[in-house]
Amino acid sequence: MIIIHHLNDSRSQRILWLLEELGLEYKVNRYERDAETRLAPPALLEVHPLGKSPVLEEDSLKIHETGAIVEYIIDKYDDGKLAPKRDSIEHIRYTEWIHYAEGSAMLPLLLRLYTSRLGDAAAPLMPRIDGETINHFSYLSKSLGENDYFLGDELSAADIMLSFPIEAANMRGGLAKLPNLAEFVKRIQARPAYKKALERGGEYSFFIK
Ligand SMILES: N[C@@H](CCC(=O)N[C@@H](CS)C(=O)NCC(=O)O)C(=O)O
Repeated sequence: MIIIHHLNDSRSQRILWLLEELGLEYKVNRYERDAETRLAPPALLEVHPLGKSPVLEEDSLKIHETGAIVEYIIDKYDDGKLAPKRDSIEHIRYTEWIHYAEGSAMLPLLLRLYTSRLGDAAAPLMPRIDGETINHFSYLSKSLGENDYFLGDELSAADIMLSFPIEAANMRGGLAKLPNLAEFVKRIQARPAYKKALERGGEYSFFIK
């Protein structure tokens, strides 16, 4: 049985969504963020030394890092529904997106989050952070173009990986100038599997009610 160690309101929501898209059975062990610090509770440190979510557990195996968990699930359980064939050019594009989500797109968002606590002291950093935010999200918008999903007409696990940075950027109207990305958020959030995953995961403030 797959167990997902899931923190509310977090990146690990993607793993629940992926499992729902594949129709797999799984158990969710829920952890709640500290109301004041928003950090994970110490109980997650008993699951993995980083104390972060998601962590997938199956038999004696534990995996952390969302992209690695997605690759594990796809390799083991997907029969071609959510990933292109290996050794194809589409698979290379797919792999780029899988890594890009956490490796590149999240960085300007995290920098903004952390520097926002510095008040005026953050001012010298803001042009660079703004520039990188525009750089990455314009790239995402251009890449999606008129397509429904990043690889074309059909959902892939790359969309599931990209959902978190795009949903996070969409908060408080952040994607007003990139309407195709805002539409992407509506499109994924309307999927039945996405909604089922929300029921399993609990509070997720990136969902547009
Ligand atoms: N790149 C990692 C990031 C993991 C991560 O930072 N998870 C956040 C959830 S959004 C977390 O557990 N934060 C709680 C904390 O740092 O205390 C991944 O995608 O798995």
